[in-house]
Amino acid sequence: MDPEITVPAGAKIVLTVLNMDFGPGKIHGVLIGKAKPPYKTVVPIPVQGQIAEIPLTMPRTAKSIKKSRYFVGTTTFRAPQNPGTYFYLCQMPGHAKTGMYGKFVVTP
Ligand SMILES: [Cu+2]
Repeated sequence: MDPEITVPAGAKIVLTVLNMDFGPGKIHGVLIGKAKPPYKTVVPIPVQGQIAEIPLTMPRTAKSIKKSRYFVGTTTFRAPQNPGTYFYLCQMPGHAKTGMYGKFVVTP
């Protein structure tokens, strides 16, 4: 499991993913919702209670690495008004199943 993220209810959130991986298949994104682990290999989208999504971002390639360029995804959303525990996860098949997820806690 990845680090826990805590935000206040109703907060405006700007979430950015910087894909620092290199090589084929190292594609990542983020979904946030109520769907809890354990996850199957393919997580149906949208997840239950989904509140945010960053579409899949590509890894660096031999061409882009020369420019020190990473692929970035970003989204802006508002945290739910009701406190509770959500989970963020990577929607690339197999990634959430093998631990690419964490708690997203909304506090009062
Ligand atoms: Cu991933």
